[in-house]
Amino acid sequence: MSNRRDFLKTTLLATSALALPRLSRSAASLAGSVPGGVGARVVSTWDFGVPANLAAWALLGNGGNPLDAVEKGVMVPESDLHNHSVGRAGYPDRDGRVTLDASIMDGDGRCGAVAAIEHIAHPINVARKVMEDTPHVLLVGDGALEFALQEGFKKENLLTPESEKAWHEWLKQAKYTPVANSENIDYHRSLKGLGMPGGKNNHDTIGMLAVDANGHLAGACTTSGMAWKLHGRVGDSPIIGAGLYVDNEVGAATSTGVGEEVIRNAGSFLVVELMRQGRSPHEACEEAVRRIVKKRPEATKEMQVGFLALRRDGECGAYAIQKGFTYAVCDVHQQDRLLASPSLYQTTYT
Ligand code: SD4
Repeated sequence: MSNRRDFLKTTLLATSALALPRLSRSAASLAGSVPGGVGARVVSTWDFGVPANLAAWALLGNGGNPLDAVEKGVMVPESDLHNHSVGRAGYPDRDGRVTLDASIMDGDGRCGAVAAIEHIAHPINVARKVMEDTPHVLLVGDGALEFALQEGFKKENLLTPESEKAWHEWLKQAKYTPVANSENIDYHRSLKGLGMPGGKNNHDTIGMLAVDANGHLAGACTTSGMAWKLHGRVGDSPIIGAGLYVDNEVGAATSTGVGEEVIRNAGSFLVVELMRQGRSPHEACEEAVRRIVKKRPEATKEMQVGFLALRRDGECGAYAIQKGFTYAVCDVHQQDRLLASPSLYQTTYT
């Protein structure tokens, strides 16, 4: 979880370095789409996308390639000790183990991913190595860790005292019932104020998309997934086509929220294909959300899923099931823009 104070601190640090204006959550105005045609642009999910975009922009804005930019950008929340949903300090699974998922893709179809990897602080770097140094797309669990160690990554304990304390708190009421998402309900009740995964104060996952001035795209997605998940559970973030999809012919999409629903609908692939058929980024995200809700109308009433899309001309858009999803947009005109996504329901889980 990245709370508001910490977010502002992070943002201020990042923005002061670039002499940018101060930003607050209330600055997020509702916007389903932002027109393109401004050259290079980077977009990412949630408030913590703002400092992440700035790190990506340091490369992209200086003519760097989108793949390097997104990799660099998502490393910011991966390192943030106050962010309990991505990378180091991510909340553990039911067994107290921190397992991380990440994927990276460029517009030519090159991609790599790791799922349920432990002890590696920057899974996005390992995902890129899978893409570049192996004939494979996805490595999981112990195999992914073994590969990372062979590649020279350092084995670390990612469970911070704060995350361990939160886990012990959850354990007091933990019900070990393998029903999808039952842990969310326990989580909500036992840790009042932190909220449902995907809610305002418990937004997991950074998904980042970038395009350069020539329409070349890349994307990255990284997360600790759902707090208190069953050990071995993998969400949408490392699944190419679910949590991330990029195609230079059309555009790119990424998702956040309850990954099971996104996987069921091949969410990010769907968004890109809808754009290929002529829908705008915003319209494509909305249609993908509506498909998810149509398939499981009752269950999705209390779930968050948000999509973010970037077309090759730079136009971007978003849509979510519940109110509260924000996305950050960075280009030559403004680097710290934070926008509120439109949503199907006007409720927010806090
Ligand atoms: C997952 N989609 O593992 C991720 C988690 C997330 O807001 O984004 N939650 O399902």
